[in-house]
Amino acid sequence: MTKIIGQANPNMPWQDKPAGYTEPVWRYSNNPIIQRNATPISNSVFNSAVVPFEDGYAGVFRCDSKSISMDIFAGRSKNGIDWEIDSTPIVFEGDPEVTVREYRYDPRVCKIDDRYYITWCNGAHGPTIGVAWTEDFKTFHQLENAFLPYNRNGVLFPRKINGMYMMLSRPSDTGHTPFGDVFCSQSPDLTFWGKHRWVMGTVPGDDSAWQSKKIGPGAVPIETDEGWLMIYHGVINTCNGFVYRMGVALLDLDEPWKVKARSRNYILAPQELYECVGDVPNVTFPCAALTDAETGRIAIYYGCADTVTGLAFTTVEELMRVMREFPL
Ligand code: BMA
Repeated sequence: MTKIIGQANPNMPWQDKPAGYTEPVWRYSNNPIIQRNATPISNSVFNSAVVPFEDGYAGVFRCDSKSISMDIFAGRSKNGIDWEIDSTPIVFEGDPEVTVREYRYDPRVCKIDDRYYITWCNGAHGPTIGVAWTEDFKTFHQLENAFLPYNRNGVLFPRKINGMYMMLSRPSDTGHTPFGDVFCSQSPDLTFWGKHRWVMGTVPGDDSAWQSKKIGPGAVPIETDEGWLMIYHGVINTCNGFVYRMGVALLDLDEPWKVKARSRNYILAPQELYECVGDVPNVTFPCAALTDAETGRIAIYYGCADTVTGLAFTTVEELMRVMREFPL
């Protein structure tokens, strides 16, 4: 039995796998949990991240406005399902040369020690990775951008590894990048990043074609006694555009740029109407996962068709099984 290393979270959102269902990840029966008009200003709320906070949950949400400006907003919830999202975007404190806003999207939230770190795709002469921290989800302190442009999908590990902070990311280009592998970078202080190691890439041919165009880290890696579980997105280019599916890999605990296992099959794909139809069709885009170390339960938060937010469930055993049964 693979064990999650972390906190118990017995009250996290959960539904048992429906009887007779054979897939490794199953959807919440009342999906989507956040509708596109969840705030008065929003055109869409998707690709968002949540964490346990105080006696409930807090999160950072991507809301595109009705002028289609992309920004990130704080939100709170008692149960992880019903969310109250602020109607004004997060205002960051920090060096005005860094806090200048071009656009912000696809946030991740990672608790390290007593701080909640936010990473997001930050417009700064092209997309790069913004970094900030908060203790209360009210005041947010922005640090230096982690990398030179162009980069997307910065995802921190939830603790230092061998004395270093570590971040996964996906170097990219200025547009809808037609390539992309996952890298792991290290920092002693969350300001200076280096030792950029390649983690894994796209899969050529038809071995695992759903991840043949680009891949990118999704949820904060989940620590287990066998390695870090990385839930990520993989993209194929079709005659009708990109399709975003979800996959899983297992990274070495001490050297997380080393891949110990990876699934050839996707674990979730756009199949429900709200995943297939929206502002950008056929997108399931994971950005967060809640876990319960006691039971091995995992709740994945994912953007659906760049329009609404969905919730899906799995367990550490299901993810280990899919990598064992369908190895790449
Ligand atoms: C990526 C990002 C994501 C988005 C995806 C599909 O490049 O912009 O925010 O979900 O495209 O449109």
